Amino acid sequence: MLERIKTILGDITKQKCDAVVNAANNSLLGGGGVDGAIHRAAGSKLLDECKKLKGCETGEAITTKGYDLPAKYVIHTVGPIWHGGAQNEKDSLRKCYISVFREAKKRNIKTIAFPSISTGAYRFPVEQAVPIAVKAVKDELKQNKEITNVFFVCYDNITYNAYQTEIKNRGTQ
Ligand code: AR6
Repeated sequence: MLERIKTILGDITKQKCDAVVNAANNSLLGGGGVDGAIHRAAGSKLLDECKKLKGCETGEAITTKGYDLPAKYVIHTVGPIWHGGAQNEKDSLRKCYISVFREAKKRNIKTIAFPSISTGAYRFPVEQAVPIAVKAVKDELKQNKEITNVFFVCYDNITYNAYQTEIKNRGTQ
């Protein structure tokens, strides 16, 4: 299933896929980083829809429309804040990926673009987050034959190289 996983260096808001994943916070009312970029590109109707939701727990996911984005949907998930690794951060991060796939199944989503959840403002170390992300996606793809492509969209070279290396170490892309 690794041939269904691709790594892209770029801006997730430009991705033409069924769903882009937002690394949001518990309020779902926007923020900085990829969250801010998604809200800016989707337009104010995204915030209007998010205001009607009652936030989102860490590790959970919730879907909205994509509005002005090329993607049809935004799947918002809330990654864990890194506190040193002893506060269930790894399980919470894994749960984000599982929750996103659960949302995708409900809506017949076939292509999904993920940012590097939690490795920005939430300070989860990239070298620890990447193996969790790749393994979780791989496990989900085994069970979800309907998903045709998963893209890891990385915004910087360090993150991009970490995903590339991890995927290469697990076989050809
Ligand atoms: N496309 C793809 N990746 C991006 C983009 C983009 N346009 N912009 C940033 N990244 P972060 P977190 C990368 O901080 O760590 C927000 O304020 C970024 O370089 O966006 O989960 C929320 O509201 C990094 O590699 O998310 C929360 O409060 C990755 O996306 C909090 O930040 C994740 O960085 C969530 O923190």
